[in-house]
Amino acid sequence: MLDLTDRPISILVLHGPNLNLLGQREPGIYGSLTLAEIDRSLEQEGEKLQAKISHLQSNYEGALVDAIHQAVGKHQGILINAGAYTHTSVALRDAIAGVNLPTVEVHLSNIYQREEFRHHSYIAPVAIGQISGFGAQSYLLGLQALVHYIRK
Ligand code: CA2
Repeated sequence: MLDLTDRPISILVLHGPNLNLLGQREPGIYGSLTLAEIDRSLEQEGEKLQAKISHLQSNYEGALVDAIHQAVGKHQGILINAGAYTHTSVALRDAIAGVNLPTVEVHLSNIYQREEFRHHSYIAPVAIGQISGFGAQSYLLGLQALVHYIRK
C-alpha cells in the first residue's frame, strides 16, 4: 500500500548563467567542484530521498523560462540557482509565480556578504525559501528542504 513517503517525486534543478564555469575559475568564492560534480551529488542525495533529479544549465534567460513552464505536470518542485539573473530577472520570477510549483532558491556564496547589487533577489518572494552561502552544500540543503516540503 502506498503512503505519502512512497509517492514518486521528480525535481527540476536549474542552474543559471556562468555556472558552467564552476571548478575552473574563482574557487575562492564558488568552491572547487564542477557543475557536473554538483549534479552528481544531487542525484546521490535524490536517491536517498527517493526523488528523481533532472538538471539543466543555461546561459539564456528564455531557456530557463521555457524549462520552468515545461516543468508543469512533469516535476513536483524546482531547485534553482539563477546566478546573476537572481538580481535582474522579472521574467524568471513571473515564470516561477506562474507555474505555482514549490521552488527553492540556492546560492553557493552568501549573497548578503557581497556587493550591494547581489543583496536583492527577484526570486526570493516567489520561492518557498532561500539557502545562500554554504557552497555546494547549499544545493543539497535546498533539495532536502524542497523534498520535505513536497511530502509534508
Ligand atoms: O553564489 C551564487 O551561487 C551566485 O548565484 C553565483 C552567480 C552570482 O551572480 C550570484 O550573485 C550568486 C555567479 C555564477 C558565476 O559562476 C562562476 C563560476 C566560476 C567562474 C566564474 C563565474
